[in-house]
Amino acid sequence: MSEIVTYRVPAMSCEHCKAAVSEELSAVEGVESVDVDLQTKQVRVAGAALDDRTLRAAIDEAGYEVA
Ligand SMILES: [Cu+2]
Repeated sequence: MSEIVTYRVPAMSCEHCKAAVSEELSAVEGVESVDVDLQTKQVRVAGAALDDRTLRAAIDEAGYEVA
């Protein structure tokens, strides 16, 4: 069963941020796709059996904070 989780990461401002966050999240188990909208500062993660804590840790690992 696929699910979608979204986070707001205000510090994302350019393609570099987008790539860094996407890369870390993509490496998380269960993640199928990551979409970053720099306009709304939203990260949309799609996948199966997603673990909120692990996803937040991945964003943190990329050097960004979830709002
Ligand atoms: Cu940036």
